[in-house]
Amino acid sequence: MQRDKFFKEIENVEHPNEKLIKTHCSYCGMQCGMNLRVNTATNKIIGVEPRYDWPVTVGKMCPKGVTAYQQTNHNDRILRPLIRDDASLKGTKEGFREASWEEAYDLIAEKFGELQQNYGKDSLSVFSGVSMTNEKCYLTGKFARVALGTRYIDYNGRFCMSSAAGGFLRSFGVDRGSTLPWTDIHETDCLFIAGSNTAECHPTSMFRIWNVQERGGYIIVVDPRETPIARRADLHLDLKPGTDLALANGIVHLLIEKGYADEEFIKQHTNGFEETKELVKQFTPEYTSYLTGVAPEKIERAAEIYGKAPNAVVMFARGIEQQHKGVDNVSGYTNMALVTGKIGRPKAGVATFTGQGNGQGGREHGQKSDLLPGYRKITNPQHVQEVCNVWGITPEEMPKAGVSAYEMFELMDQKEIRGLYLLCSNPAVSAPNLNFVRNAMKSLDFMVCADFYLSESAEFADVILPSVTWSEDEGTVTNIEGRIIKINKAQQPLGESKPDWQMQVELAERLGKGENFSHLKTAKDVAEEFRLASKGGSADYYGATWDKIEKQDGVFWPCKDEGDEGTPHMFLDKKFYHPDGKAQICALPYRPPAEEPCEEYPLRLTTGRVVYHYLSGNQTRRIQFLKDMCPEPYVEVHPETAGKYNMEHDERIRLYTRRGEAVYKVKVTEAIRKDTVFVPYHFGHEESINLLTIPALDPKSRMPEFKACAAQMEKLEPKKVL
Ligand SMILES: Nc1nc2c(c(=O)[nH]1)N[C@H]1C(S)=C(S)[C@@H](COP(=O)(O)OP(=O)(O)OC[C@H]3O[C@@H](n4cnc5c(=O)[nH]c(N)nc54)[C@H](O)[C@@H]3O)O[C@H]1N2
Ligand SMILES: Nc1nc2c(c(=O)[nH]1)N[C@H]1C(S)=C(S)[C@@H](COP(=O)(O)OP(=O)(O)OC[C@H]3O[C@@H](n4cnc5c(=O)[nH]c(N)nc54)[C@H](O)[C@@H]3O)O[C@H]1N2
Ligand code: SF4
Ligand SMILES: [Mo]
Repeated sequence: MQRDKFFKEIENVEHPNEKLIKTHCSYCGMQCGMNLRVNTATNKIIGVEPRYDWPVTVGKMCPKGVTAYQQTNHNDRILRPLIRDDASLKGTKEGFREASWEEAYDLIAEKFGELQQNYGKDSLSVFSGVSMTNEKCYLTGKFARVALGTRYIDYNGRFCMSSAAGGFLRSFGVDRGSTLPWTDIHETDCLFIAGSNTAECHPTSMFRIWNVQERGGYIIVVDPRETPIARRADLHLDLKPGTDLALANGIVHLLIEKGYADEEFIKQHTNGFEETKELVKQFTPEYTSYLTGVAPEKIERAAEIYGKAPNAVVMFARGIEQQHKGVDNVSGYTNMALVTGKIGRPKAGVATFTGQGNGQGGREHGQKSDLLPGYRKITNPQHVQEVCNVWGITPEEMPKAGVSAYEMFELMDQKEIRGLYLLCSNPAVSAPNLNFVRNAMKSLDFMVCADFYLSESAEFADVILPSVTWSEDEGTVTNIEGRIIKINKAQQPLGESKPDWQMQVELAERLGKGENFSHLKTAKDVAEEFRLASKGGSADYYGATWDKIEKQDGVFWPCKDEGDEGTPHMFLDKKFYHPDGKAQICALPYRPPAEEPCEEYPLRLTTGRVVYHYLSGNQTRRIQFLKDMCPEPYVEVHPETAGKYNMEHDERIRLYTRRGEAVYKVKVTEAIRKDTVFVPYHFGHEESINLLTIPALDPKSRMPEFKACAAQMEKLEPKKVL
């Protein structure tokens, strides 16, 4: 192909005075391969080139990826520690002064010490994120439990992957986001994609997804909006937000009724079929249609296509997971694969679109309130002992399980938690029910925030520690497929900024825990300890050495030892991870969203993303190109609904729920249900849609229901009568 030749020729061209550093994008779980261009005279990053030799993304990148390099030497970087010297300005950008690291550490050690002396060990908390390497995520868990000795640690994956994790654990007994490598996906015969705006959120998957159609296969999309992928799909099931479980049950019922069930597979390799068969019986196409708003013929056609396809992959993302029944939705759609036996072989299986760059690895190694490295449980004495052996503490010294991310804010509000070490997350934008969450942060006695830009959350901090961007440190991350890959360092930390692991080691020393941390002098030292800590866990990374990662283009976990090449395909031997080796088909009664529309709040509000911004937007709202492309949020409204409310395109209106309100421009579009409105969530302060969202939590994953609540809107001013 001419085009391929062109890419090959520009690949790896080293210009004079430049070197290329092989690495991956800083943002989403696709972890596209890129080369950072570094000027050898200044040793500064000056640009980027896609990596054509990376097997997952083969030279593809999206608008965020091609501008990601602009973060590193950006004018907004925080270059020295900042200490708040005007408490009255808490909650704003103002009132900070620059300080030395010594002064910042001393202040933190003093204040954290005081709080723990007065209110106990658990008065402190750590809130973290998974845009960090495995090594940093691992050390953050150790820092909380060993250096601070608190039970209260949790992270932004609670708002992201926790329902997928819960669903996979229940269905398969193990939580790897994809049961198969991405390099298989385009070769399947049917992709069933629920609640994923793939073209905007995992854009570099699209060449594989379109290829399924080009090869004569089918794409079925489940989304209340006509996203770019829904537009070209063979079938678009445009359901009401929050009704996925009914749809999943309805499809599973048809798969059984129409004879697509694989009885041999069910008998040999699963439990729970009979109960499930019984439960889904009531979900006839008509009843399912009544609950979901999807036409019965479409539901039947979806079951027929999926049922007939020799190979099929069920894929989903936050659209189904960010619900107060997210875990049930995941198991509900996973039932499709288990009932038909379309799993445990190449080109067939189940995958969630992992969100953050290290959304997979970051949830496995101890940032979650109940987990320790290697996916060990903090409630299992044997697991605790294994980790204690690596950390050099006794089981008595290991704190107990804490609470989930949103619940930590509730404890702050109740003054049970009084101190916070926040890193790699911006909950003042991304948590639900922000009026409450922002007040909870404001009520803290002492708050530290580590970030490289002054985020909306940092505005509540007493001390800000300048961290580095992804390009100024090295380590591993685990991509969307469960493939452990290597991030390489392209430039020295800007100003006085430091990698998070280094700050935690130095702080631990100040807190009197040097003996557990001082041996960690480089990222590689942390990596070696981390591999050891994961050894023997269900997410075993021990065999994934940096050398092997380099040689093999990444290593799929589990990878138990030096000789193990890793596990690209899960369950090829049809052995699932439950003790009896069988997968669980789940009988899941339907329940509606926590808040259904009513007379006062007749609309369904759902939230999500656009291609140009990333998460809370703290990184992408500073990149000029991305800002130009999407400068502000808006509310998507169907033309008929806009007409009913007498609203015009681009008009500013007030959108409100029981929890809060915000003013948005109306974007009139036919690509949304008439009963639903959508707002992207990447914006701060009074533009945050999370002022309106509901903190209804899934009982298992504690995931908030970002994707469905009841809302109303009104015009700001009545139209002038001329
Ligand atoms: N451009 C961009 N890409 C990203 C990110 C980003 O911020 N920006 N973030 C990354 C991260 S961390 C994540 S978690 C992923 C998220 O990736 P996605 O989950 O794909 O993104 P969302 O926009 O949150 O939601 C996906 C779709 O769910 C639909 N939806 C809403 N309610 C429902 C429902 O009740 N049922 C169903 N079936 N669908 C529903 C929405 O209309 C939307 O199109 O993206 C990653 N990639
Ligand atoms: N309404 C609504 N709300 C949502 C969602 C939704 O769909 N709808 N999605 C949810 C999802 S899926 C997610 S993942 C969350 C994400 O929400 P957040 O956790 O707030 O995500 P980010 O914007 O990535 O925040 C990361 C912050 O850490 C900084 N940072 C990046 N890398 C590093 C690092 O290595 N070290 C340090 N110290 N700092 C770093 C960045 O500058 C940024 O300020 O939002 C959730 N909130
Ligand atoms: S698809 Fe994701 S990883 Fe790839 S360039 Fe875009 S943001 Fe980066
Ligand atoms: Mo996410």
